[in-house]
Amino acid sequence: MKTFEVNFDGLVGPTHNYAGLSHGNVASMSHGGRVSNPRAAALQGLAKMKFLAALGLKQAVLPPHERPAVDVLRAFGFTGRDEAVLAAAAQRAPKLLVACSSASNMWVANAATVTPSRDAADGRVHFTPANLLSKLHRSIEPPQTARTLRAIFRDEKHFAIHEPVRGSALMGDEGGANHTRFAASHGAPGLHLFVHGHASFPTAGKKPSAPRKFASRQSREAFEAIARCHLLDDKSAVHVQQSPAAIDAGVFHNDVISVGNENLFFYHEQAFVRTPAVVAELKARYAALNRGSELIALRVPAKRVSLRDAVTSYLFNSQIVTVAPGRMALIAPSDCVENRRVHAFVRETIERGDTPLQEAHYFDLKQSMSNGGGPACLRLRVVLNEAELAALAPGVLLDDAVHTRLVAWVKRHYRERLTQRDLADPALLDESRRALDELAQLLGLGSIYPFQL
Ligand code: SUG
Repeated sequence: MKTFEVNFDGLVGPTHNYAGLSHGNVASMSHGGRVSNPRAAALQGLAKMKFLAALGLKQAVLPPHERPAVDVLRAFGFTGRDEAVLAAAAQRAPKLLVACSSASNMWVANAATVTPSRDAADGRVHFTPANLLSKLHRSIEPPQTARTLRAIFRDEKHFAIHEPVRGSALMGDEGGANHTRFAASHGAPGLHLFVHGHASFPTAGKKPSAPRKFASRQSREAFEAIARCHLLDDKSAVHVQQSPAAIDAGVFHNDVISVGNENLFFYHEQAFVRTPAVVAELKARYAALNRGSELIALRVPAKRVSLRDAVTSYLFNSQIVTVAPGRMALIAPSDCVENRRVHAFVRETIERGDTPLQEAHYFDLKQSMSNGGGPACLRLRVVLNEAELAALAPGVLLDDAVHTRLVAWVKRHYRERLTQRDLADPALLDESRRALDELAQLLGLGSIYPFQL
């Protein structure tokens, strides 16, 4: 049976705006208060999806969440009709309204951790929606993520959807953005790299190495719990710590500093605590699981690309996809072309031709990038075999016709200009709901939103 990697991209929601909500994410911090263009943001994302589908890859869509999240504002004590809830929140708790209006759910690399059936003892694909406990505006995402995943992956014979990891921010989990699976091919046994920033239970008497400037978002224990729930064999999971210095430089998720695909690991030499030992362990564990195949480690030295270059260009937030056996493409943000050092490194790597990375394509994702979301943030990777692919809700798969319909849908419903002041506008809530209602039908998902239930 054939196996595919399906990239589920988050569709940018109608309230996409710049609110400076993510301390530790330098793009979000520096663009707070700017005017956004939700229509351009959604179209930029759709152009990337169309390109990947045209490469012959399986591409799918995850719909945005309802924002402003009126149900969450009600839970915070605002009452009355929806317009009254918005007006009272705008007046009495404006920051809460802004947090409840973020379109941050577009970065679906943080929606869940997903592991394929090939690696689970029960032969099912496992999903754990990320709890996203480190940021208020993101912590409200899991209930809708779970509803959406249940609508798409309905068949319990093939799919298991778990509860998010419980606990406080000490048990924070940010999903696929900190998880990479290596395998000789997507259908071969996988080695799972889980990257955390902190331990929930530091060893007594031992001072943990921790960032000083920004907080870590991912706990080791959360990932250990996920690996257990997903029925992964201990031999196929490696847990490693992100470098605190990298977190302090703005690497708030591991996908800002390393990325893997099949047997290729593309990483910055300052990504982890003791990076050489991490790479040696990955190579050894990979070789034990995938006999006859070698993990190719493509190291990026700091003297070629500094941590700062990595964070501003988002080089490692590229997607790496397999376009033919042994041939991979880098799907990178256009910001990588604007940085001379980064662009030269990619060009030389491809010209050298000694790794599977043989082509690079650059995309203008500036609207999302200005909030710290590059190509890889916008997609959730789901490895499915043919039977599993046949079992998912088919309307979410993107082809030319679906792409054309989605572009027309965006143009019908999205504004070209949004500021924080607009978030209290009841017309924006109406427009968003109308758009989402139509989208849920367009994707064949039925009723998935609180306002539809
Ligand atoms: O969680 N930005 C997101 C970006 C997530 C990127 N995802 C990955 N690296 N996988 C975050 O920090 C900014 C929202 C604002 O400031 O308006 C924001 O939530």
